[in-house]
Amino acid sequence: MSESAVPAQWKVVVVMPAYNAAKTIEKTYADMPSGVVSQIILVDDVSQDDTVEIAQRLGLHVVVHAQNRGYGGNQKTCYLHALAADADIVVMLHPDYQYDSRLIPELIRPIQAGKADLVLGSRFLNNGALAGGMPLYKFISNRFLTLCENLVLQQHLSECHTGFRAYGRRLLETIPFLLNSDDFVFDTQVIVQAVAFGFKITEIAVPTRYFKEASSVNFRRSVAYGSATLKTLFDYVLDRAGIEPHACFRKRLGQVLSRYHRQRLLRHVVQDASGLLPLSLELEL
Ligand SMILES: Nc1nc2c(ncn2[C@@H]2O[C@H](COP(=O)(O)OP(=O)(O)OP(=O)(O)O)[C@@H](O)[C@H]2O)c(=O)[nH]1
Ligand SMILES: [Mg+2]
Repeated sequence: MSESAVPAQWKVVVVMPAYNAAKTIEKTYADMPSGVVSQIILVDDVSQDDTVEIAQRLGLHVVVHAQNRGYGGNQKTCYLHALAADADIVVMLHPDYQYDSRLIPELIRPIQAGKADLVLGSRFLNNGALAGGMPLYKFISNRFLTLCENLVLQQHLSECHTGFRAYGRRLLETIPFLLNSDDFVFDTQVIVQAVAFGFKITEIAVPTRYFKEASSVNFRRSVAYGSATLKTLFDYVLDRAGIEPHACFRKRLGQVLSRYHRQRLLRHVVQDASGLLPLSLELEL
C-alpha cells in the first residue's frame, strides 16, 4: 500500500459470526484490548440460546438473521455490515472463546504496516495445537488440508483453518465473497480468492484452546468441510488452467453487488455509462 493510501487512524471493526454462543461471548468480549477496536458487530444466525440478549446487553452492534443461513452466510452479513461501517481493517473472530482476542493488535499489525492484506491467526506456528486440546483427527486433517492448500496456492502457511483472521478493506472490497458457500467452506474460498486476486497473506502464532463450552464441528461436518475444501482447490486448478472458469475466482465484488449497494459499500466509486463501478475496476476495463 502506498503511503498516501494509509489512513491516519485505522478504523478496526471486529465481526463475530455467532451461533449459540451465549456461554462464551462475554469472555471473548471482555478480553478485547481497549483503544484498538472501533466497533464490534455480532451477527446471530438464529441461535436457540440467549446470544442476542447478551450481545445487546454488552452494547455490541447486533444483527439478527430472520432465518438460519449457515456459517458462511453469517460471514457474508458480517462483511457487508463491516464495509457499511467504513472499516479499514476487519477482524473475524469466533465468539466461542477458542481464540485469544487480546492478540488483535498483533493480528492487524501486518496490515497496518502494509505487509499483508490477510492475516491468519495460526495455531500451528508454535506447535501447541495438540497440547491445547485439538482432537487428533482434526490435527491430522488440518495438516493435510493445509498442505494441499499450500501446494495448489503456492503459499507457505502453517494453518488455513483458523477462526481468527484480519482483512484489509481493499481485499474485502475486491473478492466476490457473496458468491461463496453459506457453509463452513466459505473460509477456504476466501483464502483461495485472496490468492487469485493477488493479495498478500501472512500469519501470526495464536494459542489453541479447546474446552467444554467451545463450539466444535462434529466428525461428519468436518468430513464434509474437508471434501468441500478439496473441491474448492480442484475448481481453482481448473480455473487457472483455463479448463473451467469459475466466477468466484474472477469477478470482483463490485460486479456482483447491486448498484445501490456498490454505491453504499465501496469506496472510490466512479460513474460510467453502464452504472457505478469501483475505481480500481474501471481502470482495468
Ligand atoms: N451459522 C452457523 N454458525 C455456526 C454453526 N456452527 C458453528 N457456527 C459458528 O461458527 C464458528 C465455528 O464453528 P466451530 O464449531 O467452532 O468450528 P471450528 O472452530 O471451525 O472448529 P473447531 O476447531 O473444532 O472448534 C462457531 O464459533 C460459531 O460461531 C452453524 O451451524 N451455523
Ligand atoms: Mg470452535
